[in-house]
Amino acid sequence: MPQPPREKWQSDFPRWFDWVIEAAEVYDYGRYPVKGMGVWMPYGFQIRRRVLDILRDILDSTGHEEVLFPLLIPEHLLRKESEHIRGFEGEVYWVTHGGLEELDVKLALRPTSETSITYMESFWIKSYRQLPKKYYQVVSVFRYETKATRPMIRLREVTTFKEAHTVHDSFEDAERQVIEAINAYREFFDRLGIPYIISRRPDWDKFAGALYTIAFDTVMPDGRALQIGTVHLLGQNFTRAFDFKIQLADESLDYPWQTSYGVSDRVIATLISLHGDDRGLVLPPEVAPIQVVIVPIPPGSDEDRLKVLEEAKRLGEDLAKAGVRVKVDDREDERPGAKFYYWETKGVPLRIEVGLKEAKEGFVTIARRDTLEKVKAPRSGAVEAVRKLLGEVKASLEERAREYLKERIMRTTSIDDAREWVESRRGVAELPWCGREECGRRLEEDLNARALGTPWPPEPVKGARCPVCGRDAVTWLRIAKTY
Ligand code: P5A
Ligand code: ZN
Repeated sequence: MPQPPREKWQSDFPRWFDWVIEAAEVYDYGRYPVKGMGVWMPYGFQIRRRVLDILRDILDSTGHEEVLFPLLIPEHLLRKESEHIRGFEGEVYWVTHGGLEELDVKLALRPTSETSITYMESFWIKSYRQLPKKYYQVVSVFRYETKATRPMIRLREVTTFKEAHTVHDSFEDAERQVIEAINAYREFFDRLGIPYIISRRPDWDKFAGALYTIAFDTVMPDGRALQIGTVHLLGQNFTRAFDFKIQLADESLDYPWQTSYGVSDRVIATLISLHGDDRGLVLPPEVAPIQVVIVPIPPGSDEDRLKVLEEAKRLGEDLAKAGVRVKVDDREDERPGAKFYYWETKGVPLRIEVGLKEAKEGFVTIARRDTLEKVKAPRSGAVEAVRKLLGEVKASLEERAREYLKERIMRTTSIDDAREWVESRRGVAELPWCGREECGRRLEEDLNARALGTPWPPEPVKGARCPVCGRDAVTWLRIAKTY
C-alpha cells in the first residue's frame, strides 16, 4: 500500500511537532508571551473536545461524578501532607497579592488537587455506606516546570488536566479502584489508537504522597518515552494528614483509603504525533472535527460548474444525514490542488473529489488520508463506502501505531546493548533487575536515561541475573530517554 513519507516526522520530530500544530491550526504556542502556556485554536479545540467526550463517557459510565473545585489552594492546605508538598514545593506558583494588598494567607495556583479535594471530602463523607466515591474534574493546573517546556507535552499551565479522586473503606477496595482506573485508561487510549506500555514506577519516582504509581507510557517518533497517564494508590496519607475519618461497617472510626489518576494535553500531543506524517495531521475519525471533505473539481463551462457544485452539495447532505461530519469546500478563490493540501495538513480522514465525470457517470472518488489511496464507489453506495472506509482508516491507524510501538521495545540481558538501543533512540530497553534501588539507579546512570519501572501486571523473570550485582533477577526494568 502507498504511504506518505514519515521522514521529517521521524528524524526531526520536535520540529515536525511544532510545525504541525501551527500549520494545522491546532495550538498556538510560540506567540503567547508566557513560557509554557499556549492557546487552543478553534480546530484544535474541537479535537480536544472530542477527546474529552470519550473520556467523560468512560468515566461517567463507571460511576465517576464530575465536580469543579477552586483554582486557588491556601498555603496551609497544600502543606498538610509533607511528602506531597516536598514533591511540589519547587513547582508552585503563588498568589501573594490581591490588588495592592499583600494577602495574609498565600494562595497556590493548584499544581494538582489532592489537598483541596481531600479537605472537602472530610466534610462530605462520614460513613462507609457512602463509599466508594469517585470524583473527577477537567481543569487547568499550574506547574512551574524547570525542565525544557514544550507545547502540550510539558506545560506550565496544563489546560486539559483530567484528575480523578476516589475514596474507599479499605486498602483492598482502593486497589480494586487502581485496576478499574487502569482499565478505564486502557479503553480511552485504545479508542484513540494510542499504543502504550504500563509500568509500576520505581519507588524513587512515584507521585509525591502516593504509596505507589502505575504509569502509562508511549514512545514518541524520536524514540523518547512520554508518560501519558498515571494512576496512584494514595493509601491513607492524605486522609490522615487531614484527620479525615469515617465510620466503618464494624462501627469503628478509621481513615479512608484514596486513589487519584490523571491525564493531560499530552494525550492530544500523542494522538497527533503517533498518527501524523510529513504532510501533517492524520486524525482518527472518532475525534476528527471533519471526517470527510468534499472538493468539487470545477470544469470549464459555467453550466457544468453548477452541475458539479450541486452534485457536491447533494453528496454532502446525504453524508450529513447519515451522521458523518462532512464539509463541502466550495471556496471559489482556491484551486483544488491547494484545497487537497490544506485538508491533508489538517488530517481529514477522507476526501471526496467530485468532477464532471463523477457527476455524469454516477460515481465518486474517495481518497484516504492515511494511505493516500484512491478508491472509486458508485454514487448510490457513497454513504456506505464512506462508513466502511472510516472504519478502515481507524483500524489501520491503530494497527500501524501498535506495530510501531512494538518495534520500539527491546529486551536484552546486556547493559551495552541496552545503552546502544537507548542512546540511538530506538526506544525502551528492558533489562533483568534484582529489584534493589541501588542497582536500578546504577542502570539509570550507566544508560544515562530514566527508569520507567517494571511491567504491570508483573512479569517474573526466570533464570536471568541482574546485570549490576549478579543476583537473581525478579523482574524487568524498563529504561528510556524520556520527555
Ligand atoms: C493524578 C491526578 C497527578 O497529578 N493528581 C491528580 C495526580 N499525577 S501526575 O502524574 O503528576 O500528572 C498526571 C498526568 O499529567 C501529565 N502531566 C503533564 N502534562 C503536560 N505538562 C505537564 N507539565 C505535565 N505534568 C504532568 C502526565 O501525563 C501525568 O501522567
Ligand atoms: Zn541488582
